[in-house]
Amino acid sequence: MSFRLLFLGPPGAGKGTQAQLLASNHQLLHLSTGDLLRAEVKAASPLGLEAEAVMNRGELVSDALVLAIVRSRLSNHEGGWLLDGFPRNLPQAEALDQLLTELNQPLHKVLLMELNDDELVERLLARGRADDNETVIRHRLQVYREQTAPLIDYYQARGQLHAVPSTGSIEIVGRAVEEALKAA
Ligand code: B4P
Repeated sequence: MSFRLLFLGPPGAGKGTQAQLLASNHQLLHLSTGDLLRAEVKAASPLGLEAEAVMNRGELVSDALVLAIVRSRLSNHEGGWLLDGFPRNLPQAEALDQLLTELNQPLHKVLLMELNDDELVERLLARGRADDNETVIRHRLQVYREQTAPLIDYYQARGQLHAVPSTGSIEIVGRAVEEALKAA
């Protein structure tokens, strides 16, 4: 089965970590908008220069920019895929719906990873990326609650949402992700 999936959840919940494992176990294209943006920043491309300051403030990069990235990758791909970090707000979710209708690639499932704020902050501080200091992390959590969390209801209303218990080791959470995939 070639899955078409997306991971939803706050920064630090382990979306990127589990997405890598899942994509490799099921031969899926792993599309992380965060990783793709960081690659642009590293390459100092015009897109990267525009994104860098926004990311370091913990805010969301413009919808148009992120959408262009996702469209170009999905349009040229045959087979399953896994979106990680996208969509991040309602306009992105609606644009994704349109794109998937256009490509005739319906989404199968949304995997929701959630964790309490203290554990999220602890994990991100331990990682220590450029946008992983406590002030910026708290702001990213606020942006998540305001802009991304409404997508939980959006996908739940369609019966596509599967919550994954996200505490415990990477292996334990990995098993929970696989269970959620098997669920009807
Ligand atoms: P992202 O790159 O998406 O990063 P994230 O939300 O911070 O991380 P994630 O949840 O994937 O956590 P991870 O597995 O790495 O976003 C960064 C920025 O990019 C955004 O703030 C925004 O500016 C921009 N951006 C991205 N997408 C966008 C979009 N669609 N629209 C607009 N802007 C966008 O795990 C975190 C840490 O926890 C790691 O160190 C990991 O090793 C550890 N960990 C994972 N699982 C664990 C476990 N079970 N136990 C202990 N530690 C664990």
